[in-house]
Amino acid sequence: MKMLKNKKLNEIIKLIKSSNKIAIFHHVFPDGDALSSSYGLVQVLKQKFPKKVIKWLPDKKNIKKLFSYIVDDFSDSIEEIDETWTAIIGDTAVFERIYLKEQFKKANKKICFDHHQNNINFKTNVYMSHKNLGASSVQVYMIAKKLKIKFTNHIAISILFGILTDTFYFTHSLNDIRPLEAAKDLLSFINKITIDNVYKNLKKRTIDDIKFQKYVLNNMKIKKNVSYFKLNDKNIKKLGIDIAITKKPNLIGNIENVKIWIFIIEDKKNKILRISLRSNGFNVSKIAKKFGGGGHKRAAGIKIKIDWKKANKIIEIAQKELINCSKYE
Ligand SMILES: [Mn+2]
Repeated sequence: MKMLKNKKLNEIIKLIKSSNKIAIFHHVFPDGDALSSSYGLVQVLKQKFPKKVIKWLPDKKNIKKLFSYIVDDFSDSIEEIDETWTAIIGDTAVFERIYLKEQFKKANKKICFDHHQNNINFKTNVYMSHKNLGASSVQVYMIAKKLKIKFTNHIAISILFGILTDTFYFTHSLNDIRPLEAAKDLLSFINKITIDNVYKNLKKRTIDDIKFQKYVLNNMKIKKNVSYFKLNDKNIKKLGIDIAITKKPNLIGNIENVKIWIFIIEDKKNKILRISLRSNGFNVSKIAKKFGGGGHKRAAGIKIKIDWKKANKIIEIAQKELINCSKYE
């Protein structure tokens, strides 16, 4: 398989093999891909190396809330490590985004694998970057294949999960065969009840979701090929919804003539605006980087202090950039 011919992948395998204690981290606000890149990898390494100590450092509260239908057991979780461990982080190369980053820092050896556009901002022994890959979970799949593990139903779904969520069930433009290749292989180990249950949970919408969606569609704006939606704390309270369900930028995306969509949510507790940029071709990670954010070409994010003038400026910049470039990047 072509994707397994990778120098960095070999280096990761070598370092894993030479480590006796391996601690796996994930990024803050874990999503499906973060889960597969941590929990999924734990399952892979545990099977291959039953004599090694393989642990992860999960954000238990959020993972229980979001992914209890994948993770049913936290017996492999720990909260701290020391300099005798090798640490692994997937799905981010930004130190500040690592959950329990101060623990990560302590590790003797460090491995990072990621698929975002950002350049890594911390020291590692190995850094495997696939900037145009649909999900970091595919990198976990590469590690599993390279180790020639025996996939079980649970291992396979623990990896496939992040591929499904980060590619939105393959609804993005399919210009890369690797997530599909990995999914095809993984699906062959997954039973019908398991995959049905995952889809049922992923597709589920609550009454609060509907309430929020109604509000978004009534209050979004479209101007100069950019659609945008702003939600302040006052209106979150008025709607009576949890901020955790508001990160849904694609509610205002994929509309004819709209090339960029921008979703701005006030997070009063953390005193920030969470700005999500999406596109159907234009490189929005460039805009995000200008404001200290990052991400992918078609999906990027920015966090700024609460400053609606600055948020409006980001919308204006997106509109201007579209005028300046006649063709998508
Ligand atoms: Mn990801």
